[in-house]
Amino acid sequence: MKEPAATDADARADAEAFARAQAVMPGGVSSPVRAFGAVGGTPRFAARGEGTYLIDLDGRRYIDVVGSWGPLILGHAHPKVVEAIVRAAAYGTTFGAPTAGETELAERIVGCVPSIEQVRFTSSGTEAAMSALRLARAATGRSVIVKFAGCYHGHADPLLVSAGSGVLTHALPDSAGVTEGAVHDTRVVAFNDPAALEAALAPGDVAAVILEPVPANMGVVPPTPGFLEAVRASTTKHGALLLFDEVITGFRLGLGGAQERFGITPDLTVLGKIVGGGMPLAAYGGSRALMGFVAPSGPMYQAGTLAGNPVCVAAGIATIETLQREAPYAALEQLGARLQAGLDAAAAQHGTSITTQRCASMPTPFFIEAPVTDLDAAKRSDTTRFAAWFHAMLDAGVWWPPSQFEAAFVNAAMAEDDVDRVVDAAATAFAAVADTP
Ligand code: KE4
Repeated sequence: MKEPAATDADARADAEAFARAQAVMPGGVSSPVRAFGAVGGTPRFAARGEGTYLIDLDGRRYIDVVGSWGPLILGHAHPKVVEAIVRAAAYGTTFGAPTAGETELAERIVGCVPSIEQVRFTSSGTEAAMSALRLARAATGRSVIVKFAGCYHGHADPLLVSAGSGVLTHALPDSAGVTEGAVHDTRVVAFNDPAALEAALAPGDVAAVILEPVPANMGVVPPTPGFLEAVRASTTKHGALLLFDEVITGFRLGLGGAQERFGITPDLTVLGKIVGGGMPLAAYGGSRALMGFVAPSGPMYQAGTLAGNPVCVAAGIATIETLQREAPYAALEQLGARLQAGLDAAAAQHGTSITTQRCASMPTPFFIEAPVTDLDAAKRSDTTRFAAWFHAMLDAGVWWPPSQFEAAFVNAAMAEDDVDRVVDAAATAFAAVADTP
């Protein structure tokens, strides 16, 4: 079944909706990447999701490989998740009091994630990452944090930085409104560069190193063999805590996330997206000793009106329970590999150079020939050709992430023929952009 080709001219409902939204919201969106700034054109407005499909305001159906940027490993509106949300909401949407559901979700997380003995819930990954860094500073008495260029950990000031110059690569603010003071204690090094990390840690003043163990926010850039082991060894050697930001990889690469897949135990872990089943819930966790610093047990303050919200918790429990029961990871791995091979073959067939990099069910086709091992390499991709390809994919009925520097996501509602239809659309799109200058 071929989806109807949709062109911008047909996107009247989207255009009208976007104009109306821009009148009352900056950029017409609640989060920048949704505005299609990286690819141009009028953003499509989502009206409904069904399994692996997204339906826009004009009723056009797309195979969705954005998956809300990661949470929807089960696909849209999974019956178990919707039923859990409805049931929880009928009992009340928030109490500002402890609930048994939070304990159950925490117990499931503790049971799945090797490094976590205790966990604290927040309402977003940004909050969880920000709080985990504050915890690292509280626990070590040190101020400096180290991050990797191209890794994204939400929009807390100390993390909205770009690499500076000089030996210790002091960070530079990467957003208006982020002050020099806010980033003074942040150092930035290149991903997959153990020597650069060692140099940043050498002064012995680092509280924590934070990283996406498999970066997906510069596109998918897997760690080179031995890199995560080197990061673990260097942080241990220099008394810095190792913080895995598994907002994307948590429950995505397996129930134990990247730390289980790669056999590396971080000191702290940040979770989000899947753990909330598509509702606003995230978490950070670690050993009982470290989490004992978190108020009210200890002196490090963090709070939230809707933290551990019962409706979000119900969605998270339903999602994790379904993942535990259905164990879709082997199938997701196979579908991810099928998509990666299909994209590379389609591109080669139509004379476009791409390198599709992947970890499990999250691929990124970089529009460049060489392997991409860090942000500088990723930035050499042909983003103009990617943008043209993105729109050709939309017209062919596939909603791909609207940025070269994001991961796509295969979900458990997809079957092989869905992946094959994505590959067919990709072939059409590669043919359409073959002559893009
Ligand atoms: P949130 O605050 O958006 O819940 O989480 C921030 C965050 C933290 N860590 C990682 C590894 C993340 O990927 C994210 C958020 N990811 C982005 C894009 N990949 C979400 C999309 C958006 O910003 O609209």
